[in-house]
Amino acid sequence: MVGTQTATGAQTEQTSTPKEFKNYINGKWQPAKSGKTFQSINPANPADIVGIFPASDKQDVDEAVAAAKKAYEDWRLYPAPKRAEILFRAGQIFIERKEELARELTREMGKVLAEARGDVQEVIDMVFYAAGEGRRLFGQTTPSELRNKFAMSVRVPLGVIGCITPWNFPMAIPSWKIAPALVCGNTIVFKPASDTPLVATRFVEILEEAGLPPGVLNLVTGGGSAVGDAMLENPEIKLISFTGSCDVGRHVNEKCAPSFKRVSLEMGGKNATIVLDDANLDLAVDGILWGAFGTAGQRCTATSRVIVQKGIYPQLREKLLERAKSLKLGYGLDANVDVGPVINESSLKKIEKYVQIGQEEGAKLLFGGQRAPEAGPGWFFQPTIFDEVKPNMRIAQEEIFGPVTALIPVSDLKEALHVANDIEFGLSTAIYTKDVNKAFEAVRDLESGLTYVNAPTIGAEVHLPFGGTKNTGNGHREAAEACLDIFTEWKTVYIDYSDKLQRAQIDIE
Ligand code: UN1
Repeated sequence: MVGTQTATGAQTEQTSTPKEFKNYINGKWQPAKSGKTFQSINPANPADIVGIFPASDKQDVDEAVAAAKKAYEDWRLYPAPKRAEILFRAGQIFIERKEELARELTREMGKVLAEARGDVQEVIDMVFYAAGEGRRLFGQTTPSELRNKFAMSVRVPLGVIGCITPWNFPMAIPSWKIAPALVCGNTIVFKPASDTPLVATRFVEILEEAGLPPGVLNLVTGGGSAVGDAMLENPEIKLISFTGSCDVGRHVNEKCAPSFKRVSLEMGGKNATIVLDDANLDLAVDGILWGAFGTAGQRCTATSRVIVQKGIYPQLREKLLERAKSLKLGYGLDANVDVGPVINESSLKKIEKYVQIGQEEGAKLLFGGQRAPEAGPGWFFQPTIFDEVKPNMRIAQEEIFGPVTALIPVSDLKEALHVANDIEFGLSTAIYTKDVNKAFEAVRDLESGLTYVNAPTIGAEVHLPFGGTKNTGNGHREAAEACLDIFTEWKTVYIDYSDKLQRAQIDIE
């Protein structure tokens, strides 16, 4: 190990020769068939190479799918409580390794250490939650309309599932998909984001260590067109569970449509926080800062619009500005850093482009708007606030996925709700008010999958459904019991013990 100094003085974990990692197919760690590789790098310090990973293609995907298909024959018959035991063991290992996993997660993805610990904690929560389903997976029993006939419904697995996951929650989001899919009896081909293959590899290593049989979970790293498309095209994959951008989600949906492959999509957001005149101002400012600039704004639930009633607008703007100025940017492993880097150069360029668009549209740049090289050699961008934003401006309509938020003045709750809903996305919303009537009205009328009252737009818990309305998704919900509807199909079973033909709807007595 040799140390390198970041501009903030932090010691990074640069290895002189970065370690080479492998795909995990049929219980074996192996390179890409082509022998090609790619690097994963630390977004806070691009000179720090986190690891070298297989740049896989169709051959690797097809091998992984074949292994998953073979493993499914037995895994589906393995009792669900036994499948769950493996997850319980994995959960225990995640607890023991939480700190080292969080540190690697910060190094590879950039979010500050406290948030990286939260990412791993979400895995622990999800793995235990899903493992609990091993002794539930409830169906229904219900009376038949005929005599001596028994009726019930049971959940059955789908088969081989493809999981395509993003880099912003590089461990939590894979766990939302993989843990429940496994407990339901499916086998998996897992393609993680190319920016975060190390965290994904650690996730798979732990499941292997917990005792998952060969072929049940297969890891194939590489790019979207080489690996992702091969998964979309493979007829043996019965469901693609995808989290990422709307553009890629649309591609996934279109590619899967001709073969009726099931698709579960979790995509963009443009999440609004409404602040009414009677709100607790300090609480609202705390929530906006956390929602807008936590994870450098790179959450699908990030607070990218702040819709503020006119009476409180000037005070809110002042407080927010003051607090934004005090945020410390830097390497996420350094103490007291509030905001880490964004994920890569192209993300930084996209954010810069939107800042320019905002200014051209006539929004006032209240704070930020620039790269922050003083924070380190990586992809740092200042927390950015636009003032006096009109609801139809592009910076108030399109997902930026960076530390940028837009303040939008409104007259009353009615206008606030209209502005909040006049958008193509519907993931998360929040309202700050002390008026219970207004809070309930907002809960009823906000068109989003998640609504928070007096809390920020981020902070979902794994035992409640997660997902969005409109273009955020295609009607599915992850986490909670709701996710079982993604990873299983219903089988309805009628057992007639009358020993004679009974005709439903006809033999009525
Ligand atoms: C995401 O925004 O991409 O509620 C996922 C939250 C987290 C999950 C967010 N528990 O912000």
